Amino acid sequence: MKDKLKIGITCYPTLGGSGVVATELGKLLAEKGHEVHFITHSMPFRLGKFHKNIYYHEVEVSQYYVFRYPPYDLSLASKLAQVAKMEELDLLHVHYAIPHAVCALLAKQMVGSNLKVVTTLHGTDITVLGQDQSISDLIRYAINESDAVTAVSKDLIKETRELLAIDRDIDLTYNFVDKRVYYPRDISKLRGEFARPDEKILIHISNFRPVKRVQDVVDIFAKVSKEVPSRLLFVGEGPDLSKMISKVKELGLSDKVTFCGKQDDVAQVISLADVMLLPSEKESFGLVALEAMACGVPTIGSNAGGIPELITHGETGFLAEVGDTEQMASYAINLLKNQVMYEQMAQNCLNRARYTFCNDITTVQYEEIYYRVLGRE
Ligand code: GMT
Repeated sequence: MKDKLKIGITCYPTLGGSGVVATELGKLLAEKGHEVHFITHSMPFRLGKFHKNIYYHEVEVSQYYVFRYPPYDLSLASKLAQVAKMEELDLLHVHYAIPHAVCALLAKQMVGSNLKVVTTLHGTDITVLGQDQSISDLIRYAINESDAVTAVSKDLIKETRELLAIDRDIDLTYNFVDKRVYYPRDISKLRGEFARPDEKILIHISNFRPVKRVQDVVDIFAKVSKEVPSRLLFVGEGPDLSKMISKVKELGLSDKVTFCGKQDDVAQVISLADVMLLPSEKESFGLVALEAMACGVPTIGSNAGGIPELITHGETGFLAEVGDTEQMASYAINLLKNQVMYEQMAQNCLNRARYTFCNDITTVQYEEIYYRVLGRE
């Protein structure tokens, strides 16, 4: 049996799929007996209750008056080095290249080369920031100097190579869901509060950033609701939320659309729905579509980024070109009107989530990467 490891994890703890994946991974590694140290500016929101083998170290930023911009990155690097030394960490696993990988590399220089750095790329760290000339050299440096680099889809690996001229090895580590949390929940009592028995429920969950094309969700729903009695649930909040509230009003759809805000029990909310809508402009993976898949809910979305690696068109959902709301609505209408097709697709979703994107597979994959960089294969 291999030694248990001491692992430091840094991520954006309060938002986004990257923080969710990092936190869930940490919890699973701790369950397997590894010692996991989260080193972040706030408690990761998915950490939940007290867990054995999990420790939390808060990064405090100096507010000294000469700093025009409080130097979070330096405080993080310093904390990473401090915790690595104090706890004798084997490695730092950082999620998101900027600034986390750079800070981890600085910490490694302070501690010594025995401390390994594993960097996981999640998407916008490459697809958005990688295009910014002012920072792209730094991202390239962080990727090239990490002891291992992983990315959450083949598409993201390709983008990383193309945008940043990277030719080093990058491991593919698809995102995952914990099958003990994401499964079709019993919503028989709750559903009646959102829809009549004859109505279908469509759902969209995101941070309402422009890249999510939330306006397309409203357009798709406007078309679907003309053909199928239905309701739309919006979960989450972000910059485009208020525009969407106005758009829903303008289209006279307010009585059919519920804005639920942020929700913690995502599996429960998703289980209420019949279809997930994800028409993003860009999506390195689309964790929310996987969460839906694991609850037996097919996704209708865009053929963008890593989404087609997750959603098999015609089997676990339907994909159309970005912005083609006509086609997406037509897929939704057909699916919602055809019970036999729907049940088959829901079953395909459960199988695919369970056998291809399940926590057991991914945790082992990451462990193998850790042992490899430590030379303990
Ligand atoms: O999608 C977001 O806005 C949040 C972002 C993040 O950094 O958390 O999500 C990215 O990472 C997720 C987890 O790996 C992926 O599921 C999302 O597809 C990816 N977002 C984009 O590529 C836009």
